Amino acid sequence: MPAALTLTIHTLGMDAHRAMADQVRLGLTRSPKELPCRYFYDDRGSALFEQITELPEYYLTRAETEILEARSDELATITRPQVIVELGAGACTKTRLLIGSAHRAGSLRCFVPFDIGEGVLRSSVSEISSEFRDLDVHGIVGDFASHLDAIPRLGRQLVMFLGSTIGNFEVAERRRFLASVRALLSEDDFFLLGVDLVKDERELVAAYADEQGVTAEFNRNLLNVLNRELDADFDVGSFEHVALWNAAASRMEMHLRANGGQRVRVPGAGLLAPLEVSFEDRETVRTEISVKFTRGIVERSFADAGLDLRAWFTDSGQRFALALATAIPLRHHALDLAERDQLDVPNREDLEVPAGDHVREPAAGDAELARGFPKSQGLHVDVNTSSLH
Ligand code: AVJ
Repeated sequence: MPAALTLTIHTLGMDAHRAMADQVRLGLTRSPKELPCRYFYDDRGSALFEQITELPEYYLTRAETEILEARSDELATITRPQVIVELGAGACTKTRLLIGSAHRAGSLRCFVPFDIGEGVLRSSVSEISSEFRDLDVHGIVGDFASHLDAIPRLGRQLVMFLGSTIGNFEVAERRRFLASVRALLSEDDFFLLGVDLVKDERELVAAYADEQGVTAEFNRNLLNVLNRELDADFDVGSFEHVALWNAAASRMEMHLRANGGQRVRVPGAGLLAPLEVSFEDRETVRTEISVKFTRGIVERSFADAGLDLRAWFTDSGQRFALALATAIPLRHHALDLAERDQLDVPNREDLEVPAGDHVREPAAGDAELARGFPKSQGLHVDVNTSSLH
């Protein structure tokens, strides 16, 4: 069977630039200031991120790779995918392990990488298709917030979202994202999510404030991007990298702190006149959140979106986890997420317990939600396949 190579492009065109201008204007006029982390990844930012993944302090990539190296055959056996869909595919380095296992197991026919970056996606598509010659590769350039419904269902699928990218989402964004993943899944499909775990604060902070200062460069590069894309005049050297652990929200945060008062013009983000922003001495702008999870948080986020945690794999250092889920079949009277919002049923995420707390008493609203998404019947086995459990 000849392999097909398709590249579907959902270009945001002018809208992407408009969206950036709007998000930057909103973020810089808010107090405290914030900037969207998605704009880190221009060519230099992507190269710096690649460098970060090799830093001694940044354990995330190595820990996730360790799990995939140890478990991809097992994952392929459990999920038997005909199609692997990878959200935020990037360079597909880790995915290759799973593609290899599913390919050897004989089930895999098609790989669908989905990414916002057209350049990186084009090179992944051609690399994967030259490595696995009989595989159909259908790349999609899009934004997970708006184009997940462009993903065709070409067979029994394994949808993956690796690298703890989900940690960049605020609680509401995460709910929306997981609900749209749920909508992609048929009964025999699986979802595999990579999450970084709550751990010792020093280890977390070190991972985001490395000795060599690569993360600091990565962080400051966001200002270079704004200078170039929105004609801003940030004095990049006057901002210092800050990495801190926010225990209440169970997340790492990166900020940039103004060294001395600053007045910045951002013409491309203005509406009628160029946007003018001032920073007090030592004022910070938050540039990234990176949520750290527990199994309990993952389980509850999944349940809220109609997903059922089926297996949990961790690395030998218990630093990172891969969570495998299936869709909970919706009963005809089930509340969907939109209806639930209208009915003002408490959202479990708002009841989320602080970091490190794995158990929680049932809260008001849980019974309601449990009725909304009944546990799947029959084959449900909650296997904890972690070798250390
Ligand atoms: C690619 C979003 C998972 O949050 O750890 C690395 C990005 N930021 N160092 C992360 C990042 C600072 C990374 N993610």
